[in-house]
Amino acid sequence: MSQTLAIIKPDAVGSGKAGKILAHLEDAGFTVRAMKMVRLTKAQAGAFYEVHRERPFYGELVEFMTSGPVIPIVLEADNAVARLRETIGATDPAEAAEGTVRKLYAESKGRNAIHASDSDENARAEIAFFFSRSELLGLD
Ligand code: IDP
Ligand code: MG
Repeated sequence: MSQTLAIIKPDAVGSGKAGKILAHLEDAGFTVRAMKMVRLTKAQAGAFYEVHRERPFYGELVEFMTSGPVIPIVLEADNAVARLRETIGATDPAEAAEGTVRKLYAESKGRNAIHASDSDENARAEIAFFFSRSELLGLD
């Protein structure tokens, strides 16, 4: 078993799709290990997406990710990182496969409903960004 981080983004939380997306992830075979709802500051969103700082969409991305609450979720499954990427679909919903979360729920390439870690190393760092050790152990 391995873990990955999903984040239900502000577009999906705001349009009342969080429950459907969570059910979709559970139906796809993931176990929820930790979850919370938070409103990110600009500094937090900027740091989380640090690797994209030089990209033209960085400012828009930080603006979007701070526009409303988000729901970070630690998910567990066999081969969790690759399986979650497959379950959510391509970044642009117009290119996402039928039945994927982004095909079903995303509005656009920017407002695309959900984040998923892209490697085991990034999953570990992203999980630690949002959750303390005791939250991950279910002790809080
Ligand atoms: P990913 O979320 O599928 O891993 P990344 O390339 O890592 O995609 O981009 C991170 C996030 O930045 C995307 O999920 C999306 O919200 C936003 N983004 C990526 N490309 C664009 C773009 O061309 N225009 C606007 N936003 C974008
Ligand atoms: Mg990415």
